[in-house]
Amino acid sequence: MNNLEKNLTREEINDIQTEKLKKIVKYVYENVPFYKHKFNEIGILPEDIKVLEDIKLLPFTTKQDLRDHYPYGMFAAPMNKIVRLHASSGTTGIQTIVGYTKKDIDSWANLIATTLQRYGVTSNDIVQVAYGYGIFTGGLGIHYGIERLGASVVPMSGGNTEKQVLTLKNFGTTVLACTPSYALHIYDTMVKMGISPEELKLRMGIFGAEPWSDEIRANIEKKFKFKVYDIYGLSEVMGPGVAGECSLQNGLHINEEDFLPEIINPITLESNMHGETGELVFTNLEKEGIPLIRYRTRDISALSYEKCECGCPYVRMKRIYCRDDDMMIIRGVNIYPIQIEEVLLSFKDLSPHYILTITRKDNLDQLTITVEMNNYTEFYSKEYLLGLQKGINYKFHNILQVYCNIDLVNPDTILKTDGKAKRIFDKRI
Ligand code: DLL
Repeated sequence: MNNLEKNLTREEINDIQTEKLKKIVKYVYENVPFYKHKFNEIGILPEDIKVLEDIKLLPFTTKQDLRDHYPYGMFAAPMNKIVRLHASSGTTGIQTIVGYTKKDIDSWANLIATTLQRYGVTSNDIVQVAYGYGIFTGGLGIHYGIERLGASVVPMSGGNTEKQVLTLKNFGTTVLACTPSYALHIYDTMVKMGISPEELKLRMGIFGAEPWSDEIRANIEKKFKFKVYDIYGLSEVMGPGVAGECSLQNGLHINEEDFLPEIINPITLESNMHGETGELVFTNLEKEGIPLIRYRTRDISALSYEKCECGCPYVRMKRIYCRDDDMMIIRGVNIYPIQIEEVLLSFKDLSPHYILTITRKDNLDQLTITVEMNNYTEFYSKEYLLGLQKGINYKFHNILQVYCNIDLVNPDTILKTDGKAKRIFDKRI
């Protein structure tokens, strides 16, 4: 298995990364015309990369670059070496396609297995994968890591929620892997079916693929009565397994022998912002199929090089607060869905299911927050509901300086998905 036991020092990790960086830069220069052209344009040759800091000499890669070279223009390996294709789950614009060689698939399984070990998953566990199988990297990506670890995988994929619940119960599933929003839907379905968490053997959740607040995590942990760990990744860079928490739940360890992280200021593009919050950027150090140099994720996080008590030497990234393209600008104020989630979950009557609709009336932006209540609205008096709406709005105004329309709706009103939740509906355009 990869690295948990190795206890590398920071210097050793830097040395490994430097050697790998030199190799990968040469590899993309020789095999990807896009990079050769970009490097030539700025007058950089692979031999100019001598130390890790030299990464700053290299150009960034963006999602648009992948789109401009759709479908296979950014691949470094020939198609006869590509054994699997996946795509980003992006809901806007052209999908981006990524390809994996046999070696890539093998390293991916190792990465997931190591990440699962950090959570404390063992070969005795039964892991139900309710991430979608298919072109999305979640299902298949995690699947092979579970097998590599020697645990039992239950390849459910997303959907068919009642069957998910019965499988949790009948198979004695000990670990559930899916998006946090789907986990909540599974829980609601379980309650409707009259099954309580005590009847299950579940001891852990491995959730990710979408931004989720600490409040949602606490809510899920309380409901299921198990520990929930965060897993991060993106298809362009690999898929799940780029980073994952350890048992301390205090940041996600980035698998640094495969991915070289940076935090940049998304406006000035200045790098080296240790400890500061900014945009995560990754360089692939091992990939053969489609290695990317300084890929701008648009995910907002921060890096901590402080030693983690769990003993894993890899740098930690803060849980993703948001994607910068999820930011809503309402009457000039920048608002992230997670800020709204945090406020909503501080009210005991509200569930974690909500959507945000932005409209424009008389040239003024209006934000409507539609949130499901934990009980049917008929259950409450009109005065109570009005007071609740006022209370929510007051809290929002304190934090965000804008007033919103609060629409309190019955349970089961908002459409749930079995993958990533779609929460923002911008009707201004
Ligand atoms: O979502 C890969 C994945 C699958 C990760 C299963 C974890 C579990 P994409 O579909 O390409 O890949 O979407 C990547 O999802 O840039 C983030 O914005 C978001 N994301 C992924 N993991 C997390 C997480 C997969 N743990 C995009 N927390 C990324 C917050 C996440 N956001």
